[in-house]
Amino acid sequence: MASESREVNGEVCPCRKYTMEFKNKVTVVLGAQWGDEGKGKVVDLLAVDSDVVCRCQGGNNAGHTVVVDGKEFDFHLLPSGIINPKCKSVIGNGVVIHLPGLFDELHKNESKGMKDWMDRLIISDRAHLVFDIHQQVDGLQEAEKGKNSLGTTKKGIGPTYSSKATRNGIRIGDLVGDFEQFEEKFRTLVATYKKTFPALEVDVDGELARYKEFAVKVRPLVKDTVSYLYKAIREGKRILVEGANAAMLDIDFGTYPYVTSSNCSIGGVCTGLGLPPAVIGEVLGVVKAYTTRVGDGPFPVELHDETGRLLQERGHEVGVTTKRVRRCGWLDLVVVRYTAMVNGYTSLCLTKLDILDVLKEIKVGVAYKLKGKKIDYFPSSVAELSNVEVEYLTLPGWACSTTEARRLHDLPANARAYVKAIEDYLQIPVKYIGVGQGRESIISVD
Ligand code: 2SA
Ligand code: GDP
Ligand code: MG
Repeated sequence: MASESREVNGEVCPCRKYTMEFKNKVTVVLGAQWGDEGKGKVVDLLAVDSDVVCRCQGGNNAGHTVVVDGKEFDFHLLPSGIINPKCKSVIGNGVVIHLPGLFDELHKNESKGMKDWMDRLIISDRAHLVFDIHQQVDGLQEAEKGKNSLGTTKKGIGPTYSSKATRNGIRIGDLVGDFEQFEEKFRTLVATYKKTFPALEVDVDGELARYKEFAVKVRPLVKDTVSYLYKAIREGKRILVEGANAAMLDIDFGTYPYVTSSNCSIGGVCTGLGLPPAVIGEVLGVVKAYTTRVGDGPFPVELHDETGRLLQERGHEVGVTTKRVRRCGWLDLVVVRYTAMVNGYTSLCLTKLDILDVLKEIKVGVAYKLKGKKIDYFPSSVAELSNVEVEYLTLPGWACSTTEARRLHDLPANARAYVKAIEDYLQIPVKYIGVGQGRESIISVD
């Protein structure tokens, strides 16, 4: 019955043919914890074998660091593959774009040596615009919440996705289309916000004049990225998708309400780029060898002691976007097992193993208990998650440097045992191991 319904005039229908023929063509890199796992570095590495690198969700709340020949690049809205001159970079419909931020980022990276980006960057006409007013509202909403604030980046992410959901949002396509209609939409957006926040100060005419200039600058980069990607896949191009933020910050599966406002897990790849699920092949989960979180919200394995400070200092755990100090804790495999259920990782990249080099003992969270009883589900409520007791496995440290290791066997036995313990618990192979910041500091496990 199923195969019959897929036939048109006795032939397999073109859409079915497309997903059958181009099955598994897209590789996805996703954060498996609360973000900042080192996705940028992994994407930079994989971009060498890719033709197109895409962002599918989030905005310039994200901060991805890439270090090439000792030079540090940080990306917020741009896909981290943009420094690869052979790759096209796509910002998909699911991304929210603050144009002043985007052009600042382009010019900052251009001054560091990133060349010819205008020939490589493609922006979806369906992506929503983040205006300064959204950023102001983000700040006001956080202030209103007082001690219950979420610790957002104040980049206007929540308010922009709210505008999108309430169908008041303005898209890139509106900006590069009829400017009179864009103006009308913008005035309506401001008027609506002013009703809720009378104290907002917006120079509407000034903003409109600024956006008239942005329209000219951005127009050559704008495309229907759905057709672009469909064609690219049919031509056999290799597509890489870079997730921003991470599964525990996902609006549905994360620690709601202490989350961002997009789907940072696998579903966001389909909705944020217009890709059918069947074209997705490898899903690489990026796991930091310990855990960090920036912003508020429950964090069961958090360390408030010397070890926590050591991880923070050795790992330089400071927000790339806001410069906030990141909270640190042991690796929480309960979290990674949960995000693996949602994302279906086919393999893992374990990053920042080198940060653990000085520890005598290393703990790994392996189970949660509530009122003394082990639980077999991941709590959805903040109240429950804040009360879990974590059961740890204690492993011996290796107490020597791993930064020069380039093959699995260069690692000390205890470091290999740490990697093995992770694989055994999750039943997912570790394909890459990060042992330093630079592009070269990675072990590819054969
Ligand atoms: P938002 O601004 O509405 O997305 O904030 C909601 C929550 O999501 C968290 N969030 C992040 N967590 C980790 N890294 C992020 N990117 C930057 C980085 C963060 C920074 O790479 O370091 O610089 O502070 C990121 N973006 C959003 C945020 O902390 C809130 O908990
Ligand atoms: P992302 O948001 O997941 O792309 O990660 P960030 O760039 O926000 O944070 C990760 C930080 O760790 C960056 O400063 C990276 O340069 C750095 N990093 C990535 N992998 C490694 C690694 O294996 N070892 C060390 N020491 N640093 C790493
Ligand atoms: Mg980051």
